[in-house]
Amino acid sequence: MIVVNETGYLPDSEKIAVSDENGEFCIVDDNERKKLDTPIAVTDAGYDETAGHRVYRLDFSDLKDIGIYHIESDKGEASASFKVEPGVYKTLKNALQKFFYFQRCGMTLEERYAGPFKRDICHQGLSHIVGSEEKISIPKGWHDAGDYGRYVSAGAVAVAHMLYAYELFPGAFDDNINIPESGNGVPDILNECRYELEFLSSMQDEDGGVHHKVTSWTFCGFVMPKDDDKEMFVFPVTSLSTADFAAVMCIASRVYEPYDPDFARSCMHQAYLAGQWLMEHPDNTDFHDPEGCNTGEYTDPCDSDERMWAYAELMRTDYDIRQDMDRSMRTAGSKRESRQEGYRQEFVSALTAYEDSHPRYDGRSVDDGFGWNDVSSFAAIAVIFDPDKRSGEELHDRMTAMLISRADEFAAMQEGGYPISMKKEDFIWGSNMVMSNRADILITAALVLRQSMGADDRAKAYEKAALNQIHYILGMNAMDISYVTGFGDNAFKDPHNRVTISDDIERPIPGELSGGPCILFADEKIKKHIKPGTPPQRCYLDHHLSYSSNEITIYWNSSLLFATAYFDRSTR
Ligand code: G3I
Ligand code: 9MR
Ligand code: ZN
Repeated sequence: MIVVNETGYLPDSEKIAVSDENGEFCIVDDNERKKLDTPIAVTDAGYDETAGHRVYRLDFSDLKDIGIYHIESDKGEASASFKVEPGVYKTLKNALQKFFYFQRCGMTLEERYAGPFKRDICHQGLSHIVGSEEKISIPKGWHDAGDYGRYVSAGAVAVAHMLYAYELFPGAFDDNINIPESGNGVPDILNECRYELEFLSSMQDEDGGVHHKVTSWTFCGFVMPKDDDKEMFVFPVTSLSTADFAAVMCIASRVYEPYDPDFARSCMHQAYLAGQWLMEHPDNTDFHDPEGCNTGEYTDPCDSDERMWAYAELMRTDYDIRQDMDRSMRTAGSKRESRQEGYRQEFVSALTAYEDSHPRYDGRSVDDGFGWNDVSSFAAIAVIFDPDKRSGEELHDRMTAMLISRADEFAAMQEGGYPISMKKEDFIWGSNMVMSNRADILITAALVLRQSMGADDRAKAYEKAALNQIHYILGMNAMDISYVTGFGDNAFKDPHNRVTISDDIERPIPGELSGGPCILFADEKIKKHIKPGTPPQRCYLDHHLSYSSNEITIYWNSSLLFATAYFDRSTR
């Protein structure tokens, strides 16, 4: 078996493939149908316990000419094909982004944008607030995943991946990916995120608290969105949702300001109200599904990272100098000498609580802080990239150290076996997001090193490690599978997505990232077909019933979109 990134490689980057046996290898040019004499350096990287086989790394970085190739061995093995070209990740990047359009709730997907995946409008009824008689309208937003629920933390995290990517490397985003808003003078990434932000905005109460989710009481069957007629419920307010909401609304108020100042202002106002609610409710109001309800829980016993992120963003964004803001905000602000200082103090206490409950090097896997469960690296981004350093030097240095030490740990993990920053225990539900989040952290750390520390060699090493994570996802793994639909000779085909299961179209929607191998054995299908003790990389089934290894979801796609956009060199 020879496994490669089936989408391909950038001409100027390191190129690496993996074989499970030693031998002589050569590159074959697919167009010319001829063997090349480009050298391939083979290294025995030892036994990889995540894969269950010995790993030979094949370095073919000397291959720089644009083309389509594959690798062959003297034992008769052949890899999937791959491209080498500067824009090799462009189509992938746009498909990962277009995925969000296909997840839109409450909109007819027209043929001119959706092609064969056109579908009727869905979920238009009112939603019943749990514990009251009231029914309200919760419009728009993206379906979370293979189910049709809409969850605040999940949505906020997906939007954060996308808007931070936009803030950090805006040149990577195209303004015409064929969504209904394309061509309106606003980058499509902002058009797409706005569809979710408007949903999020409707989840906030007048007092600033934000409801956890809107879903049916139990998951619907395998039907198209329009045929899901279960009653929808708005579940209680939680500190987790309110904090994630506050943070993401701050980012939104910055990035939309040049395009739509009124919208930016209303985002800031809602963020402010959420921040006030958080200060008045210092305890974690963790969420658990009520009796009989089985939709996604997104439960989280620790809310200090969420609060840290919220206060970091508020500290950075809620300037008192926004004089034209709503009057109520200024009045409330005068209660403290400076609202900024209030946020700073709250930030410090959340950071301290987070550090106390997350001792490092205690044998657990390292948190990446870039997912729904832990958002501490988002907090780091908010502080580190604040041009005005409103946190002050000391906190700025502390957050920089947190991010860089995470990146160092991830880079160090790539030493033996597959060059991936993953330990055995990291292959949990959504392992491809763990994989991809770590690429995002490495990228962010590379940006910090380059921009403020001038450490170019270290930045390059982090970028190389981040690319290795992407190579794994796109095919360089023990399954010899590409985990993005439509990308690669061996792309997975049978996601747990209610739309795909019920739409009568043979192929899945392209550009969906699978959750990937999962050692938790959390669905009946995987329990039946995979033996306990199977190496983590192989605990995967390309079957729609294996939702713990083969579902798709917004914050997995957005995580990979972040990394892919960074490495797309076609537009810069
Ligand atoms: O945080 C612990 C970690 O400390 C521990 O080492 C590890 C091993 O058990 O578990 C970690 O917790 C896991 C948690 O995800 C955080 O990553 C849980 O075991 C695991 O069961 C949980 O899985 C989540 C799953 O829902 C079940 O709750 C996934 O992350 C989450 O992505 C997934 O989300 C679902 C929604 O509920 C419904 N919509 C679809 C969506 C995607 O499948
Ligand atoms: O489709 C559901 C998926 O989105 C969730 O991630 C998963 C875990 O909560 O549950 C799936 O729904 C299954 C339910 O939990 C049990 N009955 C079968 C449902 C469809 O496979
Ligand atoms: Zn819907």
